[in-house]
Amino acid sequence: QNEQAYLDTLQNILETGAVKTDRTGTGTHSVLGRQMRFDMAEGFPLLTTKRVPFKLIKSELLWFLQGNTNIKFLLENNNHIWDEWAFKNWIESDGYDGPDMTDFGRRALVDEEFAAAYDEQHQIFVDKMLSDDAFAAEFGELGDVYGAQWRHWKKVQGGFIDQIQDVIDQIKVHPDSRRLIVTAWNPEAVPTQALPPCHALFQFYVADGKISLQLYQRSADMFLGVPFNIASYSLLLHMVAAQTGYEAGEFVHTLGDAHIYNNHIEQVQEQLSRPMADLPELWLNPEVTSIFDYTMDDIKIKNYHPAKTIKAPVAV
Ligand code: DHF
Ligand code: TMP
Repeated sequence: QNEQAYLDTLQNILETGAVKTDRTGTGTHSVLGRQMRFDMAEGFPLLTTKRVPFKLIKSELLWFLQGNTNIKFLLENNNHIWDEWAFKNWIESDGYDGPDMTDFGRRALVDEEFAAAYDEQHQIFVDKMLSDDAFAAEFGELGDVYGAQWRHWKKVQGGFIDQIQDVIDQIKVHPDSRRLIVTAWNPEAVPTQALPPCHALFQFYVADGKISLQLYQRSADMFLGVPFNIASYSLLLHMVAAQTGYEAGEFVHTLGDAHIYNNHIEQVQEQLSRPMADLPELWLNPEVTSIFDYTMDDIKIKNYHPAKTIKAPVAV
């Protein structure tokens, strides 16, 4: 089954990865250039060797597709995967007068007292985000992230490009095109981005009545980010397939710097020791007639029977 491609890549990185330092100071085992293929005919690739929270993947993808770059929508959906990056905006601003939170990601891991203080400030942040619109507009905004690049890419001469609408139109008119590309990587924006896009560029491909998608991911946190990325792009592929009238073919996941963080090694070993279960199925509401109209209830996973959650800290 498809999940094996992911497990094999994990195993290979543990065995052959170079010991490599990184921006976050955590340290990794890392390799360059790997590829995993997921055939949608075999089931929806939501990993079964640990529970992957599909609700979070759904709300994140809907958020991208809305062109939304403010985490308020995520918080309203109980999704906290982008909190740290908005929180950073707040604590580095003049508007923040709580205890020093510099380098909170690392300190929270090693200092229990600090971790408690961080949890408290994080909760204050979330409460303010949800109750104070002006606060949310100022500090919930992540700027040039996926939603912005996908839906309103800024043109040099003014105006915007909606890459998602354009690529869907192109698939309908020129399914044999080799230019069916959406890019999030914008060299002009990179110097000011807190987190330059990890999933940098993707391409659609139509043949034999099926549509496939390949993603180039420049940097891949194999344990935490990648299971989300696999499910997210597979979901996007199914949505685009539904909206263009093709069957969903393969998701091809191409990785640049593929790494396992040093504080994820035990978790990876635990996961590798587990047997796989059958992959679940995806249901999309067939009544939805635009890629931009899907809501949380229009997307469902069926027959998902994963092994239990494995927790791991995210490197900020
Ligand atoms: N930074 C790093 N170092 N790795 C990432 O994977 C990453 N991903 C980002 C932003 N920055 C990142 C966006 N995506 C989680 C998953 C994906 C994600 C961010 C965080 C995560 O923590 N997943 C947990 C569960 C989270 C929860 O239940 O709230 C997991 O166990 O999968
Ligand atoms: P970097 O910008 O220094 O490469 O750090 C980004 C980290 O986040 C890196 O570990 C990769 C990880 N990441 C994913 O794996 N998938 C994602 O979707 C995102 C946003 C980040």
